[in-house]
Amino acid sequence: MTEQSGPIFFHVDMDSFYASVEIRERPLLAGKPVVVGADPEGGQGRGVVSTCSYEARSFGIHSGMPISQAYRLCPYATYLPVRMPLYSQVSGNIMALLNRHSTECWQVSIDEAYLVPSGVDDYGAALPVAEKIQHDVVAAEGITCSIGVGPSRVVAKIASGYQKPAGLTIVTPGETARFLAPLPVGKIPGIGGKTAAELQIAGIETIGQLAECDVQQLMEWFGRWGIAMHELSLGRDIRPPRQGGQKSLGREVTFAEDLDDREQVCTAATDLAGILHEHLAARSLRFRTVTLKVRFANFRTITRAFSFPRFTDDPGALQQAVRMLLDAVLTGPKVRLVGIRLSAFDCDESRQTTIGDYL
Ligand code: TTP
Ligand code: MG
Repeated sequence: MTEQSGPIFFHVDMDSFYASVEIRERPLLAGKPVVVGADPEGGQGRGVVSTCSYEARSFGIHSGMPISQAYRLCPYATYLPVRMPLYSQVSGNIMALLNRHSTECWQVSIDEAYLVPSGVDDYGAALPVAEKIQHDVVAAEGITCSIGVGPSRVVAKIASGYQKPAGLTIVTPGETARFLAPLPVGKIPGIGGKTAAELQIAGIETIGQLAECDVQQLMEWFGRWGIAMHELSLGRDIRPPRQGGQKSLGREVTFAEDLDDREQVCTAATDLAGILHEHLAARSLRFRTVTLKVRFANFRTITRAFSFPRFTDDPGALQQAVRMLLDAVLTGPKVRLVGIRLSAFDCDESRQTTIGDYL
């Protein structure tokens, strides 16, 4: 394993992050199904699962699932509320640790980062360094992480998810095509269920099939995203890494009871916008795009976005945009959940600190 061309990237991602931190705090829960998220209220709870331990995943529970469904799948799991300040603190410690191992390090969410490690000149040297990072994270923070190593960020990212938890997967340039080929297209970051379904109609299910697809054809189907997904299928990155982590910041609330009072929904949405605005203002960040999410009582969920013509940090303009978006969607049915997300930040990278998502 000595072949090398270009930098060697690591992608480090904590395993079941919030749940692992909770288990570290309560060692008796180790090896047990643990779910972090909304209160299940004996199966009547609303809201969703933030994450869960791998033992809970074996019951079919996963992030984003309604907490009531999780409860049906495993009523005996331990259900814990989200403790964001604790996870942010652990995240900060881990990112500092990763920085010490790196010549370059880009945090991309609360629990993951890309890095170009120091002292790794070839793929042979990657193994002991990756093992040392895994060891140091456990020693310092008592939780495990998975690491992927590869010639690009996309290959490293796919590799880190390949053998979770506590996995270590090294993919050399010469192995990249063979590694990627059999994997489903959904493993490519950015290809979600909808794109995967569209590709499937065209008979494209694996990354190998996508790589062999005519890029002209992909462009006709998906526009510029078609070219980008083809590049990614070949294991090539499509844009330089962005320092500063999250590209958006969002919060949502599930109401204790479905609401049919427009003003109450409006107040909840503008309160959320206010909280997000405070977070951005504290970091001197401006934004352009506001996205509203509304889930109705029948679970139909819609999102609507509004983009300002230029970057803004004006709280009044934000409140107005939220009300305008709400006016267009609140047409009668009761509302179960409302969420606001701000994105398209004006990031002066020298001043931007990392923003954890899912605040
Ligand atoms: P992930 O890294 O996607 O998930 P994870 O660390 O829990 O599990 P994995 O071992 O598969 O990496 O997300 C990091 C944290 O972000 C996660 O612990 C909780 C939070 N999160 C949410 O709150 N809601 C979500 O829908 C997702 C996907 C994550
Ligand atoms: Mg993770």
